[in-house]
Amino acid sequence: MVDVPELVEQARQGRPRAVARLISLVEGASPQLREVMAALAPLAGNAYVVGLTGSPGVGKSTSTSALVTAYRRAGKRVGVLAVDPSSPFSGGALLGDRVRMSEHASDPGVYIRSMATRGHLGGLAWAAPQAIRVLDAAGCDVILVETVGVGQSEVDIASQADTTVVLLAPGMGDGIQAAKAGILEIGDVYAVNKADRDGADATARELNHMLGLGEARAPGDWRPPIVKTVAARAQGTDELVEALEKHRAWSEEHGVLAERRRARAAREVETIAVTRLRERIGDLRGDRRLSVLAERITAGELDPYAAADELIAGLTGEETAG
Ligand SMILES: Nc1nc2c(ncn2[C@@H]2O[C@H](COP(=O)(O)OP(=O)(O)OP(=O)(O)O)[C@@H](O)[C@H]2O)c(=O)[nH]1
Ligand SMILES: [Mg+2]
Repeated sequence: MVDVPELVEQARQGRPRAVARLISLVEGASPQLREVMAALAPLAGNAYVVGLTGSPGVGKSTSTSALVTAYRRAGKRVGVLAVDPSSPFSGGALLGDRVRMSEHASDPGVYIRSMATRGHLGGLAWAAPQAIRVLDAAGCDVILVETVGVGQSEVDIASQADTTVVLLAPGMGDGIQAAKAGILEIGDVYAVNKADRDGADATARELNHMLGLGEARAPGDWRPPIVKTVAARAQGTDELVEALEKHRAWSEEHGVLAERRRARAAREVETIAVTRLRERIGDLRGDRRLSVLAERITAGELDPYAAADELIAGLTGEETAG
């Protein structure tokens, strides 16, 4: 058992080991998480969360590392969360990230953490907000969340972040891919990385064209900017930071930031509630209440929907009573 108040206090003071322990509790779906989250609740809500997504190899980790350098120069404390929704354990694909992030390894103003979410009910939706809350409570001003772009996770990350950066690179047929993956709806800022390669201008133009094809925007609506970067040489990073700051200011001003944070919290609650209900229903296999209902169905006294209602009412009644 972990001494939660002590651990939370140490994390609040910014002790890296305590932060790491807390995120491990999230990753391991520890039964003590409930206590951890209760202790963290009043401490969080200050960090600005930036999500980075895009196809494998597009330069997410390199860009993240360049952003860390830029934000550190501005005196911000930075948290980095690399989430791999497809891997059952940390390591593997994320190992390379550690190399790309190694220049920040000895900086006490930076926390870097990889997290695997496969195998968790609710996956990213459940674990990422909790890990973000840990980093937030530990005093990070900015939290960069890198997610490998595999289908649903790209859309998931958008719902976790205050600002979502979608990365593309020339010559990867990314334009078409982007349209297919629904990526054109989730980017608040687009980065065409690897701009040192041929075709970056064409990719940016194509993207600009596709973004312009959407429904007409009202005046004051956000028009996602496209920034060209060479992350490997930290070129365009200042422009990227500027675009992020602009989006942040715009979403604060238009109430979008608050709305997104509420939506994020709502999703988190929903995932926890559904997970708990599913656990309870799982527990019911072989339970007498279920067999009684089943008997009434087979006897023609009850339909399965009414039975399910009865079951849920019983479970939730029990939940609030106990
Ligand atoms: N030429 C060029 N190469 C780059 C640039 N940025 C990153 N790379 C290289 O592209 C490769 C992939 O970069 P990563 O940052 O690991 O890409 P990623 O999107 O994080 O990759 P995954 O996490 O595996 O999906 C590395 O070899 C980088 O050095 C760039 O601006 N120009
Ligand atoms: Mg990466």
